[in-house]
Amino acid sequence: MKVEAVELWVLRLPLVTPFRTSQHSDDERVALLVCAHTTEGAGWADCAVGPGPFYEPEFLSGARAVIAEYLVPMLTAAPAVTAARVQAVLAPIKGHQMAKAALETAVLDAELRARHMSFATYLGAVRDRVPVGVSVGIPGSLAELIGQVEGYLEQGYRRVKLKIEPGWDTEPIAAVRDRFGPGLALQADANTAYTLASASRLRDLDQFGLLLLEQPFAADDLLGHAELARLISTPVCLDESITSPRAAAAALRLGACSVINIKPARVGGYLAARAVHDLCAAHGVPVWCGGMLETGVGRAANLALAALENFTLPGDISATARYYAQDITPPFVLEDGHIAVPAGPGTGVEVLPDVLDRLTTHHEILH
Ligand code: NPQ
Ligand code: MG
Repeated sequence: MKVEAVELWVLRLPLVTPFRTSQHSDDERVALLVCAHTTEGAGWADCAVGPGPFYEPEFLSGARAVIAEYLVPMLTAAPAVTAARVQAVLAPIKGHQMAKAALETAVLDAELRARHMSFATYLGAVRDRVPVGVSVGIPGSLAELIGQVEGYLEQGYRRVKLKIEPGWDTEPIAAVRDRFGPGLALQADANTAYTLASASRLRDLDQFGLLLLEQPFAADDLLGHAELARLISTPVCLDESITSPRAAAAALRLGACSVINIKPARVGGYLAARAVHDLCAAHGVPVWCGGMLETGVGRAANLALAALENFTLPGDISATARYYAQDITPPFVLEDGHIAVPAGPGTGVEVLPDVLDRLTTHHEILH
């Protein structure tokens, strides 16, 4: 097939509660939605960039620029495009994996809709529903945190992830463990806020029986993570460091982690995400699916990925209501701590045109 045009929207979705991490606080998601118009129909993707470069070097206006000035002209000039060929077509452009991932995903969605096949079937899903967790931002107080965790557990979430930073780590983890008991599946995410100098402080966390400690150090500090992994008994999980299948291979070889959080956008799309999954499976390393405050379009594709065999830990794929009162697709709901994997063609979800219209702040068509 050929890509004839790419349509792009910027939209603002208010969050139900502000989401604060060690790096940044957001009270809305500014989403970049793309639609690839091909000779075999249209396909959609949610570009997982944030509004600014606070978690990742890529961000919304940078992604828009590289998509408009470089990636779309290369894609529309290519004589025959399939999702499996998109990375090769775009290879002359360095980096910008999230922008490339959005285009690959939109092409894949178009391709699969034309073939009446779901993302889940194409990727190799072995489950039709997946257990999910919730990521809890840094709140104003311990009491507020306990209240939030209690609410999420009542809703049925299967595991809880606390965002931590220096000064907000041992205390909140101890308080949640104390209040909800040893049976709670609990983990912590530092979003790069520490250095190896804090190793003894991080070793204090061993007493709380965490499932894992996610990304304590800088994204490029594989050696620091490898050193920490030797010093603490809590499993070290990498997120920001896993930028490609090759980076995942290096992390495993160095012993920098024993669990991986796969963010499909950051590794360059769902095909690369599957490659990271397969690599980890071959090494006996469990993976789980990360979250980037996706709209329903991104959430649907993540659910399909999380249905693969080696996604053995609940992901950050919460119900729509965890983030949004109004999404651009019909909402995903929690059923007994699980979310159903969409079974329809492509991502299996349809964008609601009136909501898209109402939330859009910018719209363009690229050739
Ligand atoms: C993480 N996500 O695991 C990320 C961090 C994160 C659910 O904890 C806009 C785009 C806002 C990406 C906020 C979760 C974001 C974002 C947080 C990523 O580290
Ligand atoms: Mg993380």
